[in-house]
Amino acid sequence: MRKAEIVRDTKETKIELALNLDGKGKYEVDTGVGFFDHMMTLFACHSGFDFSVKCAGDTRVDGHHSVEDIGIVLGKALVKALGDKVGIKRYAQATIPMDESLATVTIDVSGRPFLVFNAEGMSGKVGDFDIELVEEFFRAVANYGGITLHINLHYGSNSHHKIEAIFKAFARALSEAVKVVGNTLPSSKGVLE
Ligand SMILES: [Mn+2]
Repeated sequence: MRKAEIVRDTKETKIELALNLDGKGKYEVDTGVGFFDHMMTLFACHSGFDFSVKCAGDTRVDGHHSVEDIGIVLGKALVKALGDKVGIKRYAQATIPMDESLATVTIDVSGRPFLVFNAEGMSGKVGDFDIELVEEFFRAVANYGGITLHINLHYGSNSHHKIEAIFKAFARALSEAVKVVGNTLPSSKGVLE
């Protein structure tokens, strides 16, 4: 089974996260950050992974540490669950609308961390959630998960919708990219790291 359970405890956050790439879409989300619960729930639902995350963070400061650290732990869980990466599809892309917003997420499970975040107007707040944390989250996932991650928001006007389109596209692209479709490592170099 391609799964991982990670506990990470720092002075800023305590996180328990479980991920099963071959799961059946069971999820449980409690991040301590309201809007981010909504995004993690979308991620879980649209990825089809079994996914649970529980975070007790220093939200009296703001949501920054919780969101970034969940990205770190999700990245680490991804590496652990993927294991030797034999047979994975490796590349995938998803373009998802949310009403007036449209986002494309393109992924290479390359072993090489890289984030391209091309989205306009991603500052300010949705509820009490700082919108700039979206980029922080995905940078952490890319860096610790060893994935090349390109996020392109084509257009949109409602911040909630824009972010939602990005998270849904990420979920769909990631779930495709990690699918096992063969029995060899999809690299001419012979290694994905
Ligand atoms: Mn929504």
